[in-house]
Amino acid sequence: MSTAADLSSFGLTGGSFITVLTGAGVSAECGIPTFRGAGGLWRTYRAEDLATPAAFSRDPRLVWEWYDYRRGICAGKQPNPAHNAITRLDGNLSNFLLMTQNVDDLHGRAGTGRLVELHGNLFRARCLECGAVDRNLPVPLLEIPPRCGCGGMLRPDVVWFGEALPEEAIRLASEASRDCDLMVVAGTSAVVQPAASMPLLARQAGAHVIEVNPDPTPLTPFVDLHLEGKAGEVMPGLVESILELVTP
Ligand code: BV8
Ligand code: ZN
Repeated sequence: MSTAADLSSFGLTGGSFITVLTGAGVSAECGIPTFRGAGGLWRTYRAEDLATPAAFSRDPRLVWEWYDYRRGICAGKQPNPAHNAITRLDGNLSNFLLMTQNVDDLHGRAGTGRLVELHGNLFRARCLECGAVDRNLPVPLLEIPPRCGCGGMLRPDVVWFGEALPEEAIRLASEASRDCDLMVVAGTSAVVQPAASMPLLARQAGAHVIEVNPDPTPLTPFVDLHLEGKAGEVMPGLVESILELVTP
């Protein structure tokens, strides 16, 4: 487990800007399958078959069935100690930002306020006709594919492969990556772009990078500290060590 001593060389102070980047691994201990791990969501389906605009225009029903299946899995879950530790960091730092690749809404439900959802959110849908965003679709859906009040078809409000991330999300995440003093990267295989470039942006701008993951990733050779372990077990201690260093 990490201790404040491990981090003491990072020169963290009360004014330090700390960012966190998370991926599906931080929700794994909630029982939500990751994408690429054993039994992962992609095991049953291939990303290319479902999480793309072409898949949706080809078969909106199939794509919505997959998303409704995932909404059902996530709706019943509670934030785990990793989500709650990140919320604790958010609540005790003057400069903080969480960027998540996750679409399961668990960081929001854990109460993290300074949050950028890079890839959207499973519990939001957007109308293809009028652009309205619906946050109140029932779980499970009553009709597939669901319709907007205007009659238009709704799509999941997530970023599919081949789609650009929301400009505001990219801007906030890139700025924070360049400006931060420390980035904690937890639960991501660090392969999906452009999210996977954020820790490298931070490193190039002089930040320290800590990775929390039971396994090594393509990012591991570039981090200051790789804490090998599950996010739910490592993050609470790491957050306490950080707060010990930055709280006068
Ligand atoms: C774009 C939302 C351009 C939908 C997702 C090079 C080659 C080929 C393709 C590309 C390339 N460069 C860029 C691309 C395109 C592509 C991409 O990156 N592909 C990858 C596969 C190579 N990127 C895109 O298409 C992006 N858009 O580039 O647009 C553009 C620009 C302008 C105009 C038009 C277009 C869009 C990417 C977003 C895709 N959407 N999700 C949905 O969820 O259905 S991505 C999806 O993967 C999820 O968001 C997920 O979060 C994300 C990343 O996966 P991870 O979160 O890392 O999860 P994974 O299972 O992979 O890993 C889990 C990790 O946790 C593991 O390391 C494991 O060890 C660890 N773990 C397990 N248990 C625990 C744990 N860690 C801690 N604790 C535990 N208990
Ligand atoms: Zn509409």
